[in-house]
Amino acid sequence: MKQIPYSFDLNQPDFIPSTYDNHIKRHLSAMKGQYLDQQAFDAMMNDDPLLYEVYELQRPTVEGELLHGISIVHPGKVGNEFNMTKGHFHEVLDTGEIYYCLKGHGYMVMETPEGEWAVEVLYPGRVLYVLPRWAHRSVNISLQEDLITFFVYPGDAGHDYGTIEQQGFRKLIIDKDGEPAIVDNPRWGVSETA
Ligand code: PAN
Ligand code: ZN
Repeated sequence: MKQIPYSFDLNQPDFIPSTYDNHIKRHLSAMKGQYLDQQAFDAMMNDDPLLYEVYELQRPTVEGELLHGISIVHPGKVGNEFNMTKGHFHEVLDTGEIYYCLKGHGYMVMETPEGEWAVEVLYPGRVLYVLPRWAHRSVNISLQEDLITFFVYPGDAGHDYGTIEQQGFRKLIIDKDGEPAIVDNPRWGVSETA
């Protein structure tokens, strides 16, 4: 881990950081219970495709530090739902996060424990502020291009994946006649993984 100030490049076309510490790959098998179409999910599990990747610069997970890196959601669908990240609340719920979109076309799906929800559009040059308390999931709404975002959030934030794994998000993003549509998740609150 670097002990002096540093800089790095995010170059087109892939925007992979010129220096990084962790490369995380998430396959379909990491998303059990999150996609609505269970049959489509099971059929694709033979190949267990790579859905998204994260490149992280490692920093101490303490207050005052900023964790940062790149998230790449590959194009595709499971049933008629677009590829997406697991999504999470931060363990320290009152933690915000900044996303800056570098490439592609996406939606950030967000919700609070109190039942509010929001969807913001991501496209190159677009900055998104995820407020403290809001769970967030990035969805790639292009079937051709990667969705690539730069993120930065406080070092002590932590991740709570369990809540979303158990209840899902209130809204799903589906391909409806070639257009992305925001629909209610009929299984919201129903545990698939318990
Ligand atoms: C991002 C996400 C990244 C991958 O760094 O961690 O996009 O998504 P999941 O963590 O939901 O798998 C972030 O929001 N960090 O807090
Ligand atoms: Zn986050």
